[in-house]
Amino acid sequence: MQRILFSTIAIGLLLFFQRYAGSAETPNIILIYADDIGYGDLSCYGATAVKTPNLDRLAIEGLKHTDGHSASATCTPSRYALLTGEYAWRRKGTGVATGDASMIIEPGRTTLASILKSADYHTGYVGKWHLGLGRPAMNWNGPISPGPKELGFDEHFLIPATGDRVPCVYIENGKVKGLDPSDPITVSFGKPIDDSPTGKLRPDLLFRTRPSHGHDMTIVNGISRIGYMTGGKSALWDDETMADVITGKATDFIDKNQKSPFFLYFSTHDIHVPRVPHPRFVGKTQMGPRGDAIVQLDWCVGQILDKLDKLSISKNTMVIFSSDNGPVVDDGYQEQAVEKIGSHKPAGPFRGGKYSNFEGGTRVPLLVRWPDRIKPGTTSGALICQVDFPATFAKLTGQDFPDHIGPDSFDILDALIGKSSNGRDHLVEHSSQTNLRQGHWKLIPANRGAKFNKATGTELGNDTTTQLYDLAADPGEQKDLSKERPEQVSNMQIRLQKIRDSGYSRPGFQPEPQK
Ligand code: NG6
Ligand code: CA
Repeated sequence: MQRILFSTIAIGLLLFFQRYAGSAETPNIILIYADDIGYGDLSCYGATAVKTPNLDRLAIEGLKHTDGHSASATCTPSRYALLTGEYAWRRKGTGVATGDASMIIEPGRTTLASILKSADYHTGYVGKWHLGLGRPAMNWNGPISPGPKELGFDEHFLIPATGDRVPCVYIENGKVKGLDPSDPITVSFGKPIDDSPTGKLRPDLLFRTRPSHGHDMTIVNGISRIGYMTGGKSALWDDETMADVITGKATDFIDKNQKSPFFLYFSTHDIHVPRVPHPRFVGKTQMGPRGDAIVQLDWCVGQILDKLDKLSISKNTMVIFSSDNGPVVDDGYQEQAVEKIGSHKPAGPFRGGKYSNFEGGTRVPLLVRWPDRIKPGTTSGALICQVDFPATFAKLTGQDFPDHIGPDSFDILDALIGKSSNGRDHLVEHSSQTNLRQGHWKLIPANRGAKFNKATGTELGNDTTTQLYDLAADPGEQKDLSKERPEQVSNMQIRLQKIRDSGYSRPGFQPEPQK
């Protein structure tokens, strides 16, 4: 009897471990998250005016997605959704954050990073953050908390907001790097702090680049920025070496953690404004700083791939490359980006770009390389969004994804790694409003917004009548079919309203009972 019981338990355990071993995997994961890179900005997506051999390597050795999306057409909401698995438009205060915003994600919330941490990953964040830091009235001169640590990152090295916003300092594990306590930092996004020169009053001091819109407050390294800052002289970053500095931090992290499964979120500053590539990249394209910043970004990616090769860990490392929103040409500095664009199409075949309701707002490059599992040189047209990463990586690593988290995060693991061509059946695309993708149909609800973004010239896709496009036949959203297909319009309107009203879109999601 005892023997039978013993062998039943043994067989049970064996089956359990077999199942577990078959379903959960823990490759190293590197997410390279570029800023403002458009679908058409890489040579593997059709660009010819700039060459991106290292990014192309990801496509040649891995999988190129053609219907991958950021969760929003600007940075902060995309980043919020990627970490939490919740569409940002469901929450107030998730728009483009100022440089002194408090952290917009509640400390302790389950995130992509905390999920991987619970799967025994060592987790690190390097680069642009832009999700706010600390609590209201934060003192930049003491410990900075809450921050990435409270969201599941073991280590961090940050550009706190964006390159065009103060404070222009790096933050390493909760402290401004290189700060001299006798020269404390003050930051204001309201009134000027003192009578230090600003870009507005002293344009003669702007020796690197001049603003075309806004960006005319505190001057740092000959560039005026958004917001006011005084002090912290010894801690100020240097724009020209920013890519080198953060890439060095990223490769050091890989070196240090090569033996344990690690998750590295490497969020580049490129190609956001101000575009100040290192002198060794200047003139590498005919497109001026915007093109040269793409070459610099490609170099950064090459450094990561070379490091993996040197450590012989490329095969078991999943490298994902994507962007936080679509492209913008002139985003507020006189960088000759418009004058020198030539025939280059930053959004590829799509209409609009950053800030837009059209596909160019969120349809971004999405490359995934994982030599152990992904067939090289493949392409997928599955509909995928970065908001899916929390559920997807929970599935990959065998972690629980409770019903009350990630209300909009779908497990699309099979589509992400090319095992299936089926991604989502629908997606809410977000810019200044919510639009609905349902298969190849795209609905842009009527609104009274401007046709063009005044500062950037981007076509925003706003119209006082509802628009409907068939992206399979018309990827460039030229032919509005709303009048011909009123039923399709009303079905999609109803669905979008339901997704908005219910507070979730993931099947099985259950809000946590109120305590
Ligand atoms: C806009 C800025 C733009 C950029 C953007 C945020 C002006 C005129 N424009 O308000 O330069 O900083 O915000 O970009 O100030 S994002 O990629 O971080 O969302
Ligand atoms: Ca961005």
